[in-house]
Amino acid sequence: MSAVLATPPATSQEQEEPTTIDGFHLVIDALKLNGIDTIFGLPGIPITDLTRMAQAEGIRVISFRHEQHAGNAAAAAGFLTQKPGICLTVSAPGFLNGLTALANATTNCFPMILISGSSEREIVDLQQGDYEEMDQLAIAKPLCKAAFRVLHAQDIGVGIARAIRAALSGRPGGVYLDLPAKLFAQTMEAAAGKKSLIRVVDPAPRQIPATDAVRRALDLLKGAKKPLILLGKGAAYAQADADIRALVEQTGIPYLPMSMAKGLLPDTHAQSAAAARSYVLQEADVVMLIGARLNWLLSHGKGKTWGGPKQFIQIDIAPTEIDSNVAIAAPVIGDIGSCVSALLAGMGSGWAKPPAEWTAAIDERKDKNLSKMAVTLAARPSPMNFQSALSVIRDAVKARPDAIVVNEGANTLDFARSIVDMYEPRKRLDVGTWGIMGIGMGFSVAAAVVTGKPVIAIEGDSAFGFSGMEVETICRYNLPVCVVVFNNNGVYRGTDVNGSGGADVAPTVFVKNARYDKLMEAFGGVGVNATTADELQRGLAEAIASGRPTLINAVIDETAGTESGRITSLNPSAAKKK
Ligand code: FYN
Ligand code: ADP
Repeated sequence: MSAVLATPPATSQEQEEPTTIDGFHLVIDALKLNGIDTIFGLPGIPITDLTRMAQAEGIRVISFRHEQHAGNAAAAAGFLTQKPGICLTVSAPGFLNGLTALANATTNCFPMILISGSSEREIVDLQQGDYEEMDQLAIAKPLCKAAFRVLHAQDIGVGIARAIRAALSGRPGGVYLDLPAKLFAQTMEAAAGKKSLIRVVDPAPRQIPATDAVRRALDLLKGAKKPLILLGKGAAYAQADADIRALVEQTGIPYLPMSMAKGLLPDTHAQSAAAARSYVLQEADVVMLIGARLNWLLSHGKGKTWGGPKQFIQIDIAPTEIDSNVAIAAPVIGDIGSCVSALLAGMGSGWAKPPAEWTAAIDERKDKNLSKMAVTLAARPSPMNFQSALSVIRDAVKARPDAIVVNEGANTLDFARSIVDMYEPRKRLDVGTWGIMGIGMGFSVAAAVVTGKPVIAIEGDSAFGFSGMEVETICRYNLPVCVVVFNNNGVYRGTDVNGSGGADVAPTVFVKNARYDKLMEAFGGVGVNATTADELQRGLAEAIASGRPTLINAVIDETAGTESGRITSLNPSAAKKK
């Protein structure tokens, strides 16, 4: 058990066997008891001592410059480890800063717990104007899976157990835990305190799919002429990598990875249909979704993206996801590991591979797109464009397939998704379900901290701005993160003009020829200004070899880039034109 506060000053014998334990240490012990070894947060009233004591008790405390990034780090850690990432913040403003990350984690189905200190209930509820007064629990509730408040030291064990279970069980997501300031100083008898803690047993119980649901799905798949498997980030989260690969390979069905499912099977796999995306979505007759929702990223399963009629099989842990957009002919409800192994077992021997006309037609489209892509990637324009800069990163990831790629932006995201091949599961972290900007440095810190692997953050210059100050955090913890800022002088591109002819630059334009590399140098990291693919290649190779925090300012043609990348159609003016 960790050290406890005892008053009055104890004799040396009493220090060895403390008689009381306070709220701070109950929180720490409850987290440790449940295998939580890292906290991402930002100290301040009333949780500063909690961060110090947690560190003293052997928990790694990663301190950020803004709570949103600590929250994003917790969410990414949750996705990568299947343990809830912990974000610790101060009350009201700190809590609010953490909320975007909490809501994003919930949207992405990443398990995390936002723990915030809060003002005293008595004052908050009478609205008497406490320091940082806010009814945080009420505000958090609609933005997460579950929200709890602990008022008494003896309930800390239950509060943390409930938070862990809520974050991990069923569809994973964000949980809020409200800890009022007074709780931390409460004390209780040490032995009773220890007994009050709960070690959560089996926090994400397996959910075995029904046999008839598995059979229904297999029958549908068997009858398909043009089957397709669609892998989503739920499949990556599930850590059922070997079985998923076996299912794809034993069925012989072409598959399409959603962005964070890239690498579940190597992108170079013969059955990957990524380079024939539009074609397979339109043509497939039976589509099996594994841990992917039919949301906007998949055009809601209908419309011209999806072409002719098709039937869906959906494997998901959340039964209410089924039929959310279109009818699902064969739902298979359970955890992906159990579902996929049940499908494998049910297939038996002698499974017929899909018709050769289907796979050959896909290969033909793929080859065309891949050859076109090869030509684009070989070009070395000056200044660099997105493709030439990304071809360098593509080669670096090929050489270090264990490196983690973090990716955000508009064009920088869209080009990187199709150009940078991934080879291993859970190596790509990006803007996810919301298409959110600002995840870059938080996700990078988490990836480096929980895996110890090199991280390459591929950042649009606008996207980088949301979390740029965290380069100090990266330097402070000396993390092996190489940030590559795709600098084309603005949001989307740098060439917009002020429609009024006035002196202000256009809303999408930044300071021209900015040197983002200097930001990293300011904190003792390595800054590189890369104006050519060769300079970028050298900078990246050195960063990966040395493991030193590095920021490469990749100078990109300011005319390159389209408005909103590949999702221009979502702009209201584009919708008006339709
Ligand atoms: C893909 N493609 C390739 C390859 N991979 N060609 C050659 N080689 C390789 N390796 C082809 C693929 O077949 C598509 O062509 C095209 O490249 C694009 O593929 P992508 O990127 O997979 O698909 P697409 O259509 O862009 O996907 C739709 C989407 C995606 C909605 C899933 O755009 C997405 O994830 N968007 C997120 C956007 C976002 O969140 N932005 C942040 C906010 S930006 P065709 O088959 O010919 O179509 C704010 O402004
Ligand atoms: P993508 O954006 O990659 O398409 P989504 O986030 O839309 O992926 O979908 C992930 C889906 O995976 C969610 O519907 C979620 O319920 C599901 N999911 C997450 N973890 C598991 C799991 N362990 N077993 C089954 N389904 C899961």
